Amino acid sequence: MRCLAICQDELLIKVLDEILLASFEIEFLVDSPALARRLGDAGVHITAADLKRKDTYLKADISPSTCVIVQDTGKRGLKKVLDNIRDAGGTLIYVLGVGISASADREDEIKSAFPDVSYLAMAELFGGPLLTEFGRSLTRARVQQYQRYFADADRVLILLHNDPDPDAMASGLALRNLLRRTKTTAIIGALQNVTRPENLRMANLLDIHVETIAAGDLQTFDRIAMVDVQPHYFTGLIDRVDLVIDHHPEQQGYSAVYKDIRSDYGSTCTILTEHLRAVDANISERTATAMLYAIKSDTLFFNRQANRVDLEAFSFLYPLSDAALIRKMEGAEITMERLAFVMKATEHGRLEEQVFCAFLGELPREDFIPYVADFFLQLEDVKWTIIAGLVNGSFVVSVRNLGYSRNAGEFVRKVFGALGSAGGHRAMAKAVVPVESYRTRFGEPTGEAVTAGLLEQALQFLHEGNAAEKDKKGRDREREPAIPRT
Ligand SMILES: [Mn+2]
Repeated sequence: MRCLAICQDELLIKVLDEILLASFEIEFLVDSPALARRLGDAGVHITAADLKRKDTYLKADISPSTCVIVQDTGKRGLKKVLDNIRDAGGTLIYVLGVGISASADREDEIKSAFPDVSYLAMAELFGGPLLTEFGRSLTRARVQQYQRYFADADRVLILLHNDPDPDAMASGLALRNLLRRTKTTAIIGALQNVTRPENLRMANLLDIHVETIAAGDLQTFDRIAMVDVQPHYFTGLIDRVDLVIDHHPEQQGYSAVYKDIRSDYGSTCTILTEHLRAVDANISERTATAMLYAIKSDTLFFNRQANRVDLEAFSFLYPLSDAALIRKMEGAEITMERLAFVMKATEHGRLEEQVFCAFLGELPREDFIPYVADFFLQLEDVKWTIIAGLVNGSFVVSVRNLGYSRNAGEFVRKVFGALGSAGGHRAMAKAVVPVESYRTRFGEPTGEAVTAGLLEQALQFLHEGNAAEKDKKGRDREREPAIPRT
């Protein structure tokens, strides 16, 4: 493709020549014969001509497929130049703003006269990469600090939250890499080990060994780092750590020598990808695969709380990872025993006003409950799912919704807050209540009565929300469904 650039600055010409030469036949038009001679001698395709004259552009042999770049220094002559280029047959015209402080205003001005012209501000073109690069050097300083601090330690523990998930395990691998340690010199551990089948499968496929740590052993380590969790999670067990890297909201009440907490990130692995990039660390295929899977799973494949940084980390890790292995890990979500509970929910559950409720009875493991809740949320006519079951003497409820109606966390707090632990976000929440407390408040947790009770509470909660909204907006929404369809 041919590219014609009308520029006046020697530096700009050199930069464009260097950037575009690889993919374009690039030629320059300038008004200074001296400049043309000097750069022409250096091998640049360059011609000097009177840039105000129409025949300059006719001679330049511009076709509709020639890419024409015009430097804008904010002077008035630009419009005349653009007119001449169009008259000479130019259609792909780019104006490059150089040294223009109010570039947005200038863009509006040019675009109102020439709607087909694209305006590019030099500062914007270079700004992104430059700021990323400088941001990276801040991260690099931070990483080098904690690397030094951990360097002389004998025994290091990288502690994960209970029942570690992909983000926790992959973050453990990533941090061990950053600390330049092996599985004998930095132990990845948790107080309660992995139980969910797909997480076990990930650990097996990627050969990730999470050690079960007894609370009493914590003081035998010289340094403790935490990833994907903060000390408050372990309620009083640890109030001082050496390093915390996490994407959950920052908590008070503990001290950390170093910490990097970014609650606007979709996963801890996104933060650690930036750490690894900042120090140019070698990332093994195994670590990249684990991290990529973690980002996918923590953001529900970018359906939840994902932002630009998560996408950037994803595209950085993608070529380093083993895509076939990730497909294998994902397949592990569906198991025969899980399907059995999906069938049970199909048989005993109730769907009303787009709310699906089911009580699964006694369960061998807790993960069946969120699995069934996620499963039914995929159904066409379902906007909320509320799934409950009995696990080890507790009544456990998972709530899911599509995120744009009332808050799921608020619902579990309202119904179960006084009886046990209950909380969560807008789109997903959980409550765990001792069976005794449940019985005292709601009666025996058996059969259809539990499902009916949950459904009634949910519909009441959603109707309250609608009533409040109706009052607020002061208009009649009587005939609208309980849950907005938007
Ligand atoms: Mn996470």
